[in-house]
Amino acid sequence: MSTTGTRTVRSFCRICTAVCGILVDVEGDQVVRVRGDKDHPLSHGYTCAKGRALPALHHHPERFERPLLRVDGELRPVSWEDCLDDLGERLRTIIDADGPEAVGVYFGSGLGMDASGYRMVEALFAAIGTPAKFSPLTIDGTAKTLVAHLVGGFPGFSSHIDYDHATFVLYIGVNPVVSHGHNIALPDPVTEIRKVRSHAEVWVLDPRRTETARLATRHLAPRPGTDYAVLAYLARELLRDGADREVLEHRTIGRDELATAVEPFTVERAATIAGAAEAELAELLAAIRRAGPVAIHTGTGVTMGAVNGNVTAWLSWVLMILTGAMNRPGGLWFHPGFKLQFESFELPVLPPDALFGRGPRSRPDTQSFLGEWPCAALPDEIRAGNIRALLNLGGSILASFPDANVLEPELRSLEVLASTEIIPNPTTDISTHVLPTKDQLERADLTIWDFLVPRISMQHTPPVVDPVGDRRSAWWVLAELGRRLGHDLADPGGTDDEMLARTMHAARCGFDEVVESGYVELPVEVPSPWVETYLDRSGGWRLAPQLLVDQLAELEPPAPLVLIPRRQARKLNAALDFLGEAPEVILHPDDARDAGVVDGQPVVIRTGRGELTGIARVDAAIRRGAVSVPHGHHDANVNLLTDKDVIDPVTGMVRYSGVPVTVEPAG
Ligand SMILES: Nc1nc2c(c(=O)[nH]1)N[C@H]1C(S)=C(S)[C@@H](COP(=O)(O)OP(=O)(O)OC[C@H]3O[C@@H](n4cnc5c(=O)[nH]c(N)nc54)[C@H](O)[C@@H]3O)O[C@H]1N2
Ligand SMILES: Nc1nc2c(c(=O)[nH]1)N[C@H]1C(S)=C(S)[C@@H](COP(=O)(O)OP(=O)(O)OC[C@H]3O[C@@H](n4cnc5c(=O)[nH]c(N)nc54)[C@H](O)[C@@H]3O)O[C@H]1N2
Ligand code: SF4
Ligand SMILES: [Mo]
Repeated sequence: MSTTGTRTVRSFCRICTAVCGILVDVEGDQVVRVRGDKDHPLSHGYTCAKGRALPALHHHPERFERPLLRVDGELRPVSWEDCLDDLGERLRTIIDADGPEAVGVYFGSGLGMDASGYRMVEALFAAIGTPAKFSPLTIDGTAKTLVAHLVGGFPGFSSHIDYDHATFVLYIGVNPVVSHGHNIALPDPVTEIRKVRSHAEVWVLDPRRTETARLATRHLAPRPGTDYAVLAYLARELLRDGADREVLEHRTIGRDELATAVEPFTVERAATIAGAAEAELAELLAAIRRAGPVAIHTGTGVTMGAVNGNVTAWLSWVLMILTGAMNRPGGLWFHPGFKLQFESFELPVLPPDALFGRGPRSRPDTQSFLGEWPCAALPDEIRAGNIRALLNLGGSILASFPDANVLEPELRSLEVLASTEIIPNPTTDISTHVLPTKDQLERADLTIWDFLVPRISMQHTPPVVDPVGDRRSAWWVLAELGRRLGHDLADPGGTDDEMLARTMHAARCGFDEVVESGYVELPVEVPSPWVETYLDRSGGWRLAPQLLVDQLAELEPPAPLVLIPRRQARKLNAALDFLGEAPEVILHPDDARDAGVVDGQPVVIRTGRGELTGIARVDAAIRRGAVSVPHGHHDANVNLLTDKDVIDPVTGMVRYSGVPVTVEPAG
């Protein structure tokens, strides 16, 4: 093929938080290829199948190019003016009648990587003044934030493994080889894990022998939702012998309370709860005692356990504290931020109840967490008439919220369901307004979640191609909607870069410097003085927050057969389904035999809430009692099985792992 007329644009991928550097080849308005950028300081030429699918996403045959408005039951193309006027007027009428609370806002993942769009969502949300904020926080995981807050005193502690100097890495319920990490990104995971294994032991706790577990030193497969028992046992034994005495004496609060809480977790008890061999647990303890600091990365296998996820996340922190890993080489470093700079002001030491507030009226069993309402509460709030309009900003609600059978009719009953999107999904199919925003190749952008990047860095990309059709910048769409509601949020004539520059106000360098070089990085300091100063003020890590001690005491054993979640390599949640991942249901040969199911056969997975049909993959690499169902399939939607009422009462996180199921052959 001739390369005449091909130009190459240096950019970075914003499908996930790994933000790999990419080179995009363009011919005219055709995006022909995405390759890894070998000179990129973070990703060194690495890309995954999802990043390389950006051209296909951009050229998707059904992509949205024009605003759509539902008229007589049908979505029809209209002008921006007409679409936004209609939307603005309906929202105004609803707000005038019922107040801003009647408008819910979902901060979906699709706008989560659009720096200027996301900033405008925040501005619009604040201007409307509704408390009804929803985001993936309560369907992905609240446990890490809760624990950073309760143990650390500050929810913004974002811990990263010091991979270069680690001696012991423990992955719990996370599969970075497929996911590139949970929130905290690990670009090029296979290379990174192989490298770390040259100087560290890598252990994995996961009911399934995952792609990551295959690269590890050891894999243990506790029963789903029982990791806490393993960690409680380790903490109990380390408190007797092996804990870092210096840290324990000078940097912790609540040693006795912790000792009391974990005392029942003898090796016998932990092994029974986790369905593990006592010898394996003893080997893990011995390996930790040999290694010193334990650096832990937990994932959705932990956070999606809801209540047990809180306890597991807590005891993970405890293990890292006891082994002296916090803010130490070879352990964890805490990201100080690039835009915000934690060392530049006095970080607050928050009281335990600081993050909670009033929850939705229809769900007295819930409260707000970090200013957000549980996604699980959405259907009840709609049914009660409290929410009449929903702004779905880059979300795939029907695939991602629990209890899809209950949720769908409620979403359909909304007077307004407005979605900013790039391609159709079942939620846009039932929307009243579809607002086509620029996809990532069409917009200038900046690193948005700087705390999740494993460097103190910032990058900028210009747009790669012009927007197709009538697509507009998300910030413009939202500012124009705001204007119709009486709020002056931005100059509609501004440029994307002007909006981005606003997000960099008071950052470590000026916006122009990032634009010029594309990538700016500062060295990581471990230990970092700002963390130590903070601990001086806070009195140290709180080892035994009462709320978590109480939750530990109330945990119950998992059901005999439970659903566990799984990411797939060629999907991003419910997006990129055109890459053709099948909804394979992985189950152990013994469970398959009991259910009368053979490999490759269609199977029905059922709960009290609903059922789905997937393809059985019978595999001894998963432990007995766990059924792994991938997330994000529209035709085999795992959220037909989940329950809006089974949540962590503290944070509202819905239980997506450990859901009791039955399995039988389809048909
Ligand atoms: N049962 C169960 N439920 C789950 C999960 C699970 O494992 N099991 N996973 C949970 C997790 S971890 C999460 S994070 C949530 C995700 O929940 P959502 O954020 O609701 O889901 P996504 O599928 O990521 O939807 C992102 C949407 O953004 C669109 N999009 C992509 N790029 C752009 C863009 O540039 N602009 C705009 N406007 N839109 C864009 C995509 O087409 C896609 O439809 O789901 C949660 N739900
Ligand atoms: N390719 C790809 N990458 C993605 C995504 C995607 O959809 N596809 N989604 C992105 C998003 S939004 C997120 S939140 C992250 C999630 O990133 P991860 O948290 O790494 O998600 P998974 O890859 O599903 O890994 C979770 C693991 O937890 C295990 N597990 C389930 N229950 C338990 C349990 O009770 N205990 C233990 N120990 N393990 C358990 C599962 O078997 C699974 O291997 O991935 C991100 N990256
Ligand atoms: S890991 Fe894949 S999806 Fe994530 S940023 Fe890199 S190329 Fe994009
Ligand atoms: Mo997520």
